[in-house]
Amino acid sequence: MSQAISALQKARLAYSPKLPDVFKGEFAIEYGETVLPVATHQDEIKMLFPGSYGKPMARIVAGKSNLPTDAITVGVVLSGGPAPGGHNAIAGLFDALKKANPENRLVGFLNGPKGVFTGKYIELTKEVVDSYRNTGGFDMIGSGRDKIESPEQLNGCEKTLKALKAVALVIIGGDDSNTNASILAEHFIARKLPVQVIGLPKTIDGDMRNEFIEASFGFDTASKVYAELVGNICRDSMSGRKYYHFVKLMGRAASHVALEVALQTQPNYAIISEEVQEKKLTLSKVVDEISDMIVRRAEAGKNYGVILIPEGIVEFLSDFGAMLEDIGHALGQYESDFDGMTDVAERSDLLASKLRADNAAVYKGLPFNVQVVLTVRDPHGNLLVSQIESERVIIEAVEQRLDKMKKDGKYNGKFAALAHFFGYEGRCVQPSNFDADYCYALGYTGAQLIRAGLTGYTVSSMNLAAPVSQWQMGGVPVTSMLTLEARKGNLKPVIRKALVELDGAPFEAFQKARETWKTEDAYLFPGPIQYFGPSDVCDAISMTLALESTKR
Ligand code: FBP
Repeated sequence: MSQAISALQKARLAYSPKLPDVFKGEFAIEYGETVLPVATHQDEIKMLFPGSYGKPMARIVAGKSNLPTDAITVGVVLSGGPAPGGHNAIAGLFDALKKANPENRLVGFLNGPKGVFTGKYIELTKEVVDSYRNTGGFDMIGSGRDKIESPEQLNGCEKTLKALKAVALVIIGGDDSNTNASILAEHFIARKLPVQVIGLPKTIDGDMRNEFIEASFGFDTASKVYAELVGNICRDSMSGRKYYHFVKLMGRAASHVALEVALQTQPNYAIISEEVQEKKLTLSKVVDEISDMIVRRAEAGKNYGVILIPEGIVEFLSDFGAMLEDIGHALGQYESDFDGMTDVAERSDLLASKLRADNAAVYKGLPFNVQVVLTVRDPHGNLLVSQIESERVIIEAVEQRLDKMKKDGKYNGKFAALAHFFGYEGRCVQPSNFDADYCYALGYTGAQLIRAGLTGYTVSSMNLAAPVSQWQMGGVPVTSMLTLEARKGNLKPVIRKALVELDGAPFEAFQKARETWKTEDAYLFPGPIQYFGPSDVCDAISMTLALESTKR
């Protein structure tokens, strides 16, 4: 960390994250019910993970401690995209380990999973950890998107952890990284090695959650940052009265971020990918709806507005779904042909030649830069959705539609559109009080799962809408969250992504209000995250979490 720090950084270094009351006195681990994966894939998951399948839930409860205090060495790695609060997760882990036994050691693997299998790490001392408390970013040790899957990678991890005499590795990541955790845990069980693997739920996308993990960390802060920016854009829009702002919001597949920001700011229109999928909407249908709204607003003298677009929209449009599936298969089947091919035009032509004729036609009809992005996948087989300029594709389609309507005498307004993408702006922000507390509690709990000897678990968290003192922390077996999904055309075990539920409280609240937002300017202006001040301002939880808790 550089020497010069801002006044806010200085003040935040002094913030003490709140911990659930259960950690204030003596506590123990209690085991509960066994949770199994979705019925459709139980046999396959059991076969792939014989050693870690069918384990019970673990809960932290007040009572006489049943946790050992022997000195141990633990490794930690940050995996995937950054999310606000990662440094606090490490601080919570560090403090809990040191509290259990001051001789305990924590090492941080550098630049993601590859740091584990290539043995690159630093010692996380008090001095290092103290200088990152309550800061944003993942720069304390860096992050990366490598998989831990191949025999070489698994053996590399084994070699490194053995050399360090580490009893456990904590993987801080999203669905793919927690899947890595279960693969590695199973590897150590099969090899009868005493190395445990514990995962922590991180991702701004908000899609790594279920009844046992009520939130992934980073979602709260990132959504608040985007909501501030969208609120500012709404105000600019109704001040200048001349632009339509099309704002794409990060969140790879699920629309949780777009929905949360819509609830916080009440824009004129927000696309929710899961609804698009449910209604089997095509791009043209989505454009119909947006154009109709623009026409109605023009009739009321309003040639401005704000429209939110979730990052993952292309994968949910019915006219793109079949093509993307075909692309996934082609990239998997002809992987060696694409490897090393750097000329983007050649890549795009090769891909088109491997697709079914109808899909190739849709593909070649896309802007060239979108075609290029579609020829690449991340190491986990995910589409690089953040690089697809869907906001520009939609603007162009709306423009064409409005031109036609104008010619047909059905529209008489002015349409000037601006495109925005808010994503990277929100991932390394200093965590909100919620994320600062939550991450610290996650790390603190992770240390207890290690002390209990558990492996193949992700830290669980319940009752998060209540004050921190009442949060219920524990562990959920990763295998219970696994399903099988096609990645590059092959079925792979992955943690089931939590998509927006159309019968869930957040979507219902949005659905109830959205008609009014189309024509009236019902914008809300959440403003910047506040760290100090009245609790209802600076400790506010996300609307998603608040609304969901009303349905539990
Ligand atoms: P994680 O799932 O690793 O948390 O990353 C989420 C995310 O921020 C997505 O919202 C986005 O699509 C992607 O990362 C961008 O990835 P990259 O940082 O590799 O550009």
